[in-house]
Amino acid sequence: MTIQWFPGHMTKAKRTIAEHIKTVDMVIELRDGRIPMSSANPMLQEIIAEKPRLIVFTKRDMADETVTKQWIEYFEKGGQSVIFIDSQKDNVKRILIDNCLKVMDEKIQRDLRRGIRPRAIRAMIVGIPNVGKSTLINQLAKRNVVKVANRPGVTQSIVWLHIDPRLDVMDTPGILWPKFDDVRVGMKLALTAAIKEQILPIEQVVAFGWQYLQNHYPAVLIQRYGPETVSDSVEDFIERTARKFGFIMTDNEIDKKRTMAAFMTDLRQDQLKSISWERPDEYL
Ligand SMILES: Nc1nc2c(ncn2[C@@H]2O[C@H](COP(=O)(O)OP(=O)(O)OP(=O)(O)O)[C@@H](O)[C@H]2O)c(=O)[nH]1
Ligand SMILES: [Mg+2]
Repeated sequence: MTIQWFPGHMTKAKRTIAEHIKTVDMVIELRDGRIPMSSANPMLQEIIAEKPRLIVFTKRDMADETVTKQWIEYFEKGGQSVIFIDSQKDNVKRILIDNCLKVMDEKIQRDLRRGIRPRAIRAMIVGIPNVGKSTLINQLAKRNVVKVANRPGVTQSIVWLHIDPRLDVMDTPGILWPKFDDVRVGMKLALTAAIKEQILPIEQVVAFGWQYLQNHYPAVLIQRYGPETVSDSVEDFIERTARKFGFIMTDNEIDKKRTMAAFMTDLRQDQLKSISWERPDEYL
């Protein structure tokens, strides 16, 4: 198994974020709520250094509610500010303003004691591909937003979105490359469409995905593929699924490639709802 590390992309992403980090008060780190650990970037801490951070887990609607509750407990025990949201339905503007104010409260109070009137918090949104950075920014920017380009002295002029008198958000999110030297992390990134599926061998991703569903969500498999596809092995599952859906080649052999591709598409296009691909007990 080759280990993907994308040094070129990572260096560029790191440089861009590092360049802009000085101009913000805090970082809003987006992660995929279905894979709260695997969608993190281990280098972020190093890049943002001392900046306060709010971790926002997106796609709450696609995750398993029970597991999400366990994750909230897990992070709160660690003293980390986290929120789980559905960017398409929640009032993300209110939620983000409230939580950014909470994260910055100490500084705001300190400023007030010194007689400094608080200005809008400046935040930068960062996250790996496909976590919902653009969706969130669009939701935030929906109404009453004045785009103002300013902050000279950096290579690119930055556009700030005035979300509210209390919050400004940089309109270019920082894209972090996912890092995975753990093969399982790569699998989860492939299953949730954070990385191209071709990056890892499809047989392995399908086997991982099926085994995980078999262990944690057998009912979901049955509901989607039918009781006749219940199997003890992924090979058997592919065989039964291919026959059920008619993915057969001329010589009556199953079309394994097509079946695996269909399974991957189901997962990546979120046909299977309410699934969390990792759990806190893996990280205790
Ligand atoms: N169900 C659901 N879908 C979401 C949510 N947030 C984002 N999405 C979807 O996730 C996909 C990726 O969202 P984007 O906003 O394009 O993600 P991004 O981080 O900007 O991705 P890149 O620009 O590729 O780095 C889109 O299909 C969104 O509609 C959410 O909270 N719930
Ligand atoms: Mg985007």
